[in-house]
Formats: sequence, structure tokens, C-alpha cells
Amino acid sequence: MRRPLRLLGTAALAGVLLFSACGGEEQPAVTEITDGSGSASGSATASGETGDIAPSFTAGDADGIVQVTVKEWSIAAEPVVVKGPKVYFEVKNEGSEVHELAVTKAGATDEEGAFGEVVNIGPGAMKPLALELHPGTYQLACFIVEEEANGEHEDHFAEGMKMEIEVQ
Ligand SMILES: [Cu+2]
Repeated sequence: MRRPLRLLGTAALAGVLLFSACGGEEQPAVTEITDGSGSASGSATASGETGDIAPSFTAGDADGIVQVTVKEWSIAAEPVVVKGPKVYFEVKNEGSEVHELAVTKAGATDEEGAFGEVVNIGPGAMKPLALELHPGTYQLACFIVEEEANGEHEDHFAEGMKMEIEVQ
């Protein structure tokens, strides 16, 4: 009972000293330090697991807006260089099949680790995607793979539904 308590106290003291050494003017709680290091190391993986982590903001609150057009078999974006971190994608399907839009790191060949995606965009439909993105190069892609009646697979990504954009 006594030992764990003393360890906790030492850890808290070390945390405060660490923060003071870095020039912090206030007296931060130890939990802040824990939260900070935790999110810094885990953000890239965590954001890919679910779209829920993507912050929700409106086009009016965005730093940059990108008009994205998806169709068979291409993705186009305007502009291709956009200001971040709050990037608002307006994704329009001008094709005749259902498409999706995933934002991944450049060079990704599947949606694992994607920063966010909007799925099931029907022909003629428009869907928004709001993401906070650090400066860098990102890939916009559609990863739908359909099985045709004759058994052939139609791979939207392989057909050319991918492009890169730069977030500043
Ligand atoms: Cu597609």
C-alpha cells in the first residue's frame, strides 16, 4: 500500500520537474503529460481505425476546400495544393457507378491507415469529408473492388482512381 503511493508521488514530481525544465510557466497536472505523449505517438494509427476520430467542422470553418470529382476511372481535385490543417473535401460522383474517397498517405495501396474516408457515394451524389491534415503529400483513392456477374473483379484503384494532393 505504501510503496505504490510513494511511486505515484515520485512520478508526479518528476512530471512537474520535466515540465518546468521545458519552460512551462504553469503547474501542469501529470495527466496532461500522459495525454500529450500518448496522442503524439498514437495519432497516425488511431485515426486510421475509424472515421470517428476525424474532427467535424463545416466548410466555413475550413482552412482549405477541395472540390473532388470521382468517376470511372479517375479522381480529380481542385485545387491540388490546399491550405491545412482543416481541409474540407466536397466529393462529387460524376460517374455511373458507386464510388468512395479515402485519404491516405502517398503511395498507399489499400485503406489501412487512412486518415479518413467517405463511402457509398452514388452516381450524381455529393458527400463532404472534413479532416485535419498535417502538411505533406496525400493520396486520394477509391478502393472499391466489385465482382462482376462473369466473376471478374473490377478494382477501382487499379483502374486509375487515385491521385495525390499537397496540404500546406
Ligand atoms: Cu470507385
